[in-house]
Amino acid sequence: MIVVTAGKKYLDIDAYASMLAYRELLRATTNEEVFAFSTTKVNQTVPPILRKSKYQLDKMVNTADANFILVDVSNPDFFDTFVDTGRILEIIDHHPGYEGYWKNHTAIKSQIETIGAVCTQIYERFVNADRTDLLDKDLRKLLSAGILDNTINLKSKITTERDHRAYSELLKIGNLGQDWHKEYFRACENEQFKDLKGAILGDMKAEWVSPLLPEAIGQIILFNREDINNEILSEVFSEYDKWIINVISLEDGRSYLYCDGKETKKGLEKLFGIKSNYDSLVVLDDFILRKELLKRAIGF
Ligand SMILES: [Mn+2]
Repeated sequence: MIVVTAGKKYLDIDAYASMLAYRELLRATTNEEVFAFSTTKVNQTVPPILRKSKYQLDKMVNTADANFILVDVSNPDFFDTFVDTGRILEIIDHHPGYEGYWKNHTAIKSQIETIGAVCTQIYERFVNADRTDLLDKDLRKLLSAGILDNTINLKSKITTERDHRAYSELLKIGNLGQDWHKEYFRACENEQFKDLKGAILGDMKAEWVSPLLPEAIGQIILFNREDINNEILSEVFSEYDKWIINVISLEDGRSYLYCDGKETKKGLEKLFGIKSNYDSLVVLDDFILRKELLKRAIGF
């Protein structure tokens, strides 16, 4: 018996889609019983249109005799709770740090690479096995959404040629239409707006790193920022004196750095060497990820 699983903190669409698709490939190409399940919850990157797909996670079964395949995770501290590291068959991941560690475990196959999404690696498994016929519309939607999310609409710096190729091939064979990315990101956005405060505060960094930045820094990725304004944000950050939020707009590929007021804005202007005409907003030409923003401030 094989169990395909991922990390224990949460499942994003990259992990979720990879688990389901790889289970399908293994069911079709091996004689093993194959399950895909997790003890944790899927997050808001898996909107209802994908949660209701014909492919669902399995109910947990007794794993006493199971061998494990891990996707989208390679740090053993984050493996799902039931994983016995003595019975791992394979690890497929794109997070850096544990490549060498797993290379030393020669009995375990590992494919840990710098690539935008694990869904790209999984898609390539179907190609290499000559089984793209298994990729029906639901699987193509799942895998392509994983690529869109993890590469930020194929615009982030970690996006590789392989991600682009996988995405465009999935779109082509899937007959998904040129607007599939909009449909997917809008669906995620709707989920976030159901509880905007919860979505932002659930993904907050509150840590002093630089005199140029306040401690509280939020981040939200939206299709565009038409429903965001300072009034809404002041309410979200009502418990914080000083704050910044990095609103990444996918439509125009820019970061909108909203903040509590002029003083915080000054720090941002200094950090990016620009002047803003707004009282509490700095607009960048490009988008930046929060981790890059922090790095920039620390190195300033
Ligand atoms: Mn991932």
